[in-house]
Amino acid sequence: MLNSAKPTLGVINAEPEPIKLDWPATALLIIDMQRDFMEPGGFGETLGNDVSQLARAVEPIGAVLKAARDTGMLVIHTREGHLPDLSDAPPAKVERGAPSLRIGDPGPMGRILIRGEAGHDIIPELYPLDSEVVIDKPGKGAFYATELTDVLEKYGIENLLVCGVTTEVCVNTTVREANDRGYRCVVISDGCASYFPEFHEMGLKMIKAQGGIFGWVADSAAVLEAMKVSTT
Ligand code: C5J
Repeated sequence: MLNSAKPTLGVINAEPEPIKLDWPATALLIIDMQRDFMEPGGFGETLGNDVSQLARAVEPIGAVLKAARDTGMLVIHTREGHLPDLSDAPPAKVERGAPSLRIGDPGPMGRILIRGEAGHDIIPELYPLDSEVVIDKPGKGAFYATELTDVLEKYGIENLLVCGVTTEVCVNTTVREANDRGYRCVVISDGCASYFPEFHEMGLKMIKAQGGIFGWVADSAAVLEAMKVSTT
């Protein structure tokens, strides 16, 4: 039976202006919700960050993820990390700064930011289903050196609901890459977080300024409302 009750269009009450999306051409893109960024002992903490700052994004992402799963929306998770031999990790990235542990060093959750290690995995609360797409990326942007473009083309995706961590680094980089490739990005404000709250705020402002120079910004309640899913 055709599911004629299923809405195919939705309007998200976003900034700088509402945006109408065709749901079948829309994917949820969850950036780097990995233990290495979210938990003590991972990459984020080695850089001197307070990882507890990121926890606030988990619940809003979980709510939108549930709605996406309920409505059959394509869900894509990304993970930042490197091959065990570090052949995809530029020395300029590995050698930078003075972290307590460098990329590839052994840490409490395995080798820092290395594919296959416990710290590289996605946090249990948002763990991908087998049916969902997982993109492993060596850089900050999810398009650089990945198969993301092929996946989006295969599924006819034109719009991205983007969330994850961190707002000003991998989320912003990915949104900028996506914008240049012609995708409409709606960034879920409370579904993103930064180790630096002021960077989170500015990161969102940069996206929606100048008439939405990189995209749109809406909170999870507005996204859920547009998806016709109860927020309570
Ligand atoms: C960082 C990321 N911050 N996922 N990565 O190094 O934002």
